[in-house]
Amino acid sequence: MRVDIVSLFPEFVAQVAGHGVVGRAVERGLLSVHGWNPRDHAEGNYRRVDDRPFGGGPGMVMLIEPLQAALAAVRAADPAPPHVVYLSPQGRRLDQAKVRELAARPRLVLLCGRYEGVDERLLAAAVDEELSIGDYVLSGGELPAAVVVDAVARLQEGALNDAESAAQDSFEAGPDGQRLLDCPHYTRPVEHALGTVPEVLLSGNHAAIARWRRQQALGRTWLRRPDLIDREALAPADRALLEAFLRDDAAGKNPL
Ligand code: 9D3
Repeated sequence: MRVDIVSLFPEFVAQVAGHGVVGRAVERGLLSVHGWNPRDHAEGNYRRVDDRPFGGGPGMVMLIEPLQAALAAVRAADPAPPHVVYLSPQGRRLDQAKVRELAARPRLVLLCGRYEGVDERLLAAAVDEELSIGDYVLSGGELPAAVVVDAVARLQEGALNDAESAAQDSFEAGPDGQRLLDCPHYTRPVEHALGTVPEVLLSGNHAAIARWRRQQALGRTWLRRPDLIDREALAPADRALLEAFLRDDAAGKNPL
């Protein structure tokens, strides 16, 4: 997969592509990430990329021309037609289903806005989809673009090592499509001033451990993210686990 990022801070892009899972995916040739600066496509001595908004008001708006020229260069760099995403607070909120959709595309362009945003005419002409990463205010689209790159890189075949893949699988939706939060994790020492590791995890009983983890995942999802779980739609076994969890919880037996 090829990702092109159009941003006034392309050094940031190199940072993202140089570390961790993304860096490894790039090294393995599963993903390439390229940065493009609209300023390199701006005209005149000042190489302006923004101007004041018609109608007045605070802030600046990114000019059509430098972005259009940058996007033309991006298209010319590879014959495959890209899917163009504009990261913006006005976009639909990114979720893992959207990440899977994006990760399956051969080519992605991530357009990052700065200032108050981009001239609407450029967006209408050049953008396929507008995405936000959540309801909070950032200073530009660069961090959101990094989020998209990280999330799609992880889904490229061969990007994760075996342990990471297994951990990912246990997170994937069950047969009923239900996604759960992760269970709690513990490591050494067994006894610590901050508490003791739950006994079942030391039992060596793999079925009991799997059941406990599933129950914890169901329980904390229900308590912390009720929006993620449809209690009525749970498989009977899961429903029984959750109900037992909630009885224990009411009895004060859970550390959550
Ligand atoms: C304070 C400026 N706001 C005026 C009412 C509008 C505004 C413009 C530009 C708010 C944020 C931004 C910059 N943000 C992004 O480009 C952005 C973003 C975000 O801020 N939150 C979540 N997802 C995204 S994706 C791109």
